[in-house]
Amino acid sequence: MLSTTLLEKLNRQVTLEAEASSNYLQMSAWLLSQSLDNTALFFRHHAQEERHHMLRLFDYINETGATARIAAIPEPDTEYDTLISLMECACREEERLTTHINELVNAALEEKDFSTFQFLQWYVAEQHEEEHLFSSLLHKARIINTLDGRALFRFDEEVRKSGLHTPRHHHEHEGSEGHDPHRHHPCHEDHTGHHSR
Ligand code: OFO
Repeated sequence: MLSTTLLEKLNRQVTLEAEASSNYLQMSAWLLSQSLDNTALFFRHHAQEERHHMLRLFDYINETGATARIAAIPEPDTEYDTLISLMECACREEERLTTHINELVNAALEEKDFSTFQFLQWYVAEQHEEEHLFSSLLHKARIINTLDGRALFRFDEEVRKSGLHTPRHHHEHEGSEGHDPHRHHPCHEDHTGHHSR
């Protein structure tokens, strides 16, 4: 059974995830208006992910016998000066979610509510991934925003095209498989349907 404090904090997290979902969906509209269709799609998908985060919490609360509640969420911003300012907002959003998840984890631990503590571990791992994802996108956007940065990106793209970004042993491994004379060679196939001995 959830304590009143934990229930309140979990419900607050439900609302925060709903808010993040609505913010990202709104960001996708601004991105579309700038013809950044792929980034818009990324944010649209991410809005769905936040909704999924919200529903996981929602279900968990109800499963404990308490009642999940979604509070009112603020209207999302509709205007951004640049792609970078939008990405900065998204990073702040993720940092905010992480802060609240950490608070929740701490509260669950203090109350010795190990079931909730365990449930929240998924969010801890998720936030680690998402902060990394958003901050690396912001970093890339900042690099591309400069002339030197664009040149560096072109170089990086050349490395990708040349295949040098995959480990050498991977090629060797693939190569040795590809050149195995006894593997999938048409001459070794028995067309009568019988295996040769
Ligand atoms: Fe993007 O994160 Fe939810 O929790």
